Amino acid sequence: MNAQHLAFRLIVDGYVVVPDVIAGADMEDFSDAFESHAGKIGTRHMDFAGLAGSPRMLARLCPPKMMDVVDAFYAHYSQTTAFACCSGIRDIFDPAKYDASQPWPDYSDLSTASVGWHDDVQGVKEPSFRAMSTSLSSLIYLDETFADNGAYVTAVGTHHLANPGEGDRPILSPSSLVREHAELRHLPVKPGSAIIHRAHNWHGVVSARQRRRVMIHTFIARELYFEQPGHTVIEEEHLEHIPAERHKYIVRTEPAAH
Ligand SMILES: O=C(O)CCC(=O)C(=O)O
Repeated sequence: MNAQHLAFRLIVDGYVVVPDVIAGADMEDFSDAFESHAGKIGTRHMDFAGLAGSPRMLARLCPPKMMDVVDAFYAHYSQTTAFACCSGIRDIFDPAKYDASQPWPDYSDLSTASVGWHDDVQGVKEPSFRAMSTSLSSLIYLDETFADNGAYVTAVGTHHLANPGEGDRPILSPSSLVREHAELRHLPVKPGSAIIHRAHNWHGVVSARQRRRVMIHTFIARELYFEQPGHTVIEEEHLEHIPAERHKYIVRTEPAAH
């Protein structure tokens, strides 16, 4: 794996797949940590507080093979990597809602398929264009996904469409423009892979009819960290479980006094 090459693809295409960021026995342990914690707390949809209740899952934040690509991406912009948010870990498959007797939707034409196309910045309160333009999301998959079952879908290069508006608010392109003109791709992955995408790159997800677990965390330029409110706070008690060499990604939550 050449981190510089993958970072280049992320810069230009708006997304990249990094295989085996968690692999082998480490992956088995991660999967086991999810299952035992989900059983303990009674949910397969964990926000950060839920995830942080499991030291074994906290230890998987910022895996080095993924961070090599993220660091190369920020270096291109003369910025440094900071951890921004973790929305937790979840299994999107809900057996209670899955009716095997119903025909499965056709996902062959992504311009019309129901995959929930969005730009992540739509979900950010008070977004700053400057900060969001190099913000990244990472999705680490614990299960294999397929073009007709649980895969992430991407609209290649659509991060280029966002523009700065008044007061540094991003202006987003209409979804119709993306569906009509972008190259829309399925991104099925193997367990242990990460999809990294730029916050503004449009994406969606094919419904799942099997277990489909993913952990999501996001990054921002350290230089712009305090221009964007709403980050996940990492407490001392969490840091204990995150390997020491990854602490460089965690920013103090109060800006330094001047
Ligand atoms: O679950 C996925 O694969 C995609 C999730 C997603 O689109 C998002 O968190 O913005």
